[in-house]
Amino acid sequence: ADRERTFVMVKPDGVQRGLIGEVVGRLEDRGLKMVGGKFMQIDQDLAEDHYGEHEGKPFFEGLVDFITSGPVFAMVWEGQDAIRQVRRMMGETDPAESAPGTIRGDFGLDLGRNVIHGSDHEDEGSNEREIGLFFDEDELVDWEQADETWLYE
Ligand code: YYY
Ligand code: MG
Repeated sequence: ADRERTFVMVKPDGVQRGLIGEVVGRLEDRGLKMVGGKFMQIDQDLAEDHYGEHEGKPFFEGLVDFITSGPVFAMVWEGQDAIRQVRRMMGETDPAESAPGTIRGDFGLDLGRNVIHGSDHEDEGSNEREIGLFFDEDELVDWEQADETWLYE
């Protein structure tokens, strides 16, 4: 599989619950490489763009209110098959259906408070779209991980 970049975000509930380090640590331990990170609060326009695919659904307004309600930690992570592997580490959309060992399965209980966002591997191009919404090109860092030669064949 290709080395690719995916957009990941610790949502306001995760920030408030002190889970930034936990999420970052899990992705680091897996071997993924952070190439961008930004602690920020999302405004209404960005929230509506980011979740544009869900506009008109019954949960949309609540979702936008929630995601703008406090700071988030937005990140870009890179690695082999990164988009799908991050989704596997996240678990299902609903924490109640997420296996223990996944981020949502270990840290969440409620669908509307599921700690983490990651680009959808089934939605082609959503990673690039989301990265572009949150980061300028010059905010992404091209660097070599010290253990990269031991992570990959
Ligand atoms: O990509 P993912 O976050 O796993 O789920 P999406 O289907 O893209 O929905 C985005 C977001 O919306 C989800 O993380 C929780 C919320 N949501 C909700 O509150 N109620 C639903 N029925 C579906 C999704
Ligand atoms: Mg999604």
